[in-house]
Amino acid sequence: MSNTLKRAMDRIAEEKLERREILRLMGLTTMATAGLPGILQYARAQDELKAASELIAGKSDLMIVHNDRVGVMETPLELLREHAVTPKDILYLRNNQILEPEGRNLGGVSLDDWTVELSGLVAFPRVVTGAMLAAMPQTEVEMVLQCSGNGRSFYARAVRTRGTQWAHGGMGNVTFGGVMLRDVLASFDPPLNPRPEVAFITAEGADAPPEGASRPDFEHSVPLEDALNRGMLAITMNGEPLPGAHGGPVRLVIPGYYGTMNVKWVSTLRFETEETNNVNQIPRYRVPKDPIEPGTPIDYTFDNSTANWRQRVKSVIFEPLNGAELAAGTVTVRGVAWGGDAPITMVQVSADNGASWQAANLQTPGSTWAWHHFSAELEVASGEQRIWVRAIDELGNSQPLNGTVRWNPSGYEWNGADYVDVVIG
Ligand SMILES: Nc1nc2c(c(=O)[nH]1)N[C@H]1C(S)=C(S)[C@@H](COP(=O)(O)O)O[C@H]1N2
Ligand SMILES: [Mo]
Repeated sequence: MSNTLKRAMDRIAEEKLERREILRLMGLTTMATAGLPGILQYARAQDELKAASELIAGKSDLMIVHNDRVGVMETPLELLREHAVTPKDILYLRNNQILEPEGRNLGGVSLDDWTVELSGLVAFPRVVTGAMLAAMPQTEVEMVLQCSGNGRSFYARAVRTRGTQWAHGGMGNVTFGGVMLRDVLASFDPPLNPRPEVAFITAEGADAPPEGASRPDFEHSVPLEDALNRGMLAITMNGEPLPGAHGGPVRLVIPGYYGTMNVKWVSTLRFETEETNNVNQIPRYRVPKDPIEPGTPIDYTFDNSTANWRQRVKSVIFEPLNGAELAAGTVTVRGVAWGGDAPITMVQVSADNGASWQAANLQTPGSTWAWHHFSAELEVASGEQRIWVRAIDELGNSQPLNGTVRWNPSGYEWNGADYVDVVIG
């Protein structure tokens, strides 16, 4: 077996290579792999699943399909790194429930018949229609949309966790456009003022549980303050009508928050004093407040855990790719970093497992929540080497070298320092 293939297989075990890349590396056709037991489990698994474009019309078939019933797909890193703003045909997708037909394609969905009800602890409920939203002043925000399960597969370095084994590609950098939530509230006459005791906004999606599932609708609660400071009702993505598959016609978007809090097909916003006890708020989509030993179960309460709200500081190496064989000398390391609380102020790279760190060049984007691109020229010794990266935000939040310190039973909020293994010639 060639070294390249061996490394590719190691990577399949950890990260999942895109099927075609594996086949290309092997120099084999799908036919030829049939007689190779044990090899290419992943490639075969992909062959048994529906292709991305069959699930969602317009999605690229280079996507890694994780689940072809509700629709869960990941962007291969090789594709993700090609675009400063992630195009809709390769943006990751994560559905928990089923929505027909809006959730099945990348086209826009008519705003005319869509309504969002605003209710709960308010003087009286109001309704905002899609058409009203389209007529209000619009704001755009470039931001990272990231599943809180992104990077979950890396927790297997300690104990494998349940759920989709995302590598790096459960995220993208997109531009949402729409109306700031505070402007929606102010647009009513009289303005909608939540009662003083309101602490959360609970958003409900119009999607229904898969047939036979006993789950309720998809709901999440977010803190009122952030929702009013940065939240919006989005009706566009990347300058086009919001694709049905990504929550069109109307999606709640809270920049800096994990993907799951960005409720697609939003139908109701409730102003409440407590977080909802919907299964998607508790016990799903939560992490323990205090570290727990990998492998330990925990019964979540609102007190001992936090919802997947603000994204943890994170960075991903785009170049070199894991397994690359490089000429001796300096190595160009580049990638992206982002956080959920504050802008990234520093990115550091290391070629000696963290004994010393070198500051990378960092580009500051116009938006706090967008990808911050970094690059560095790093001196790397010959042989098999590991190149590390970590980011630090303005508040001093950073990334643990050993990301498994944040181990939790559902594998959420991975933010361990990223690394790639390379061979320097
Ligand atoms: N209504 C609704 N909103 C939802 C979901 C869902 O299943 N239903 N999934 C959430 C999760 S877990 C993620 S990661 C993001 C995925 O967004 P995307 O499919 O546009 O990439 O949507 C979130 N919003
Ligand atoms: Mo997610």
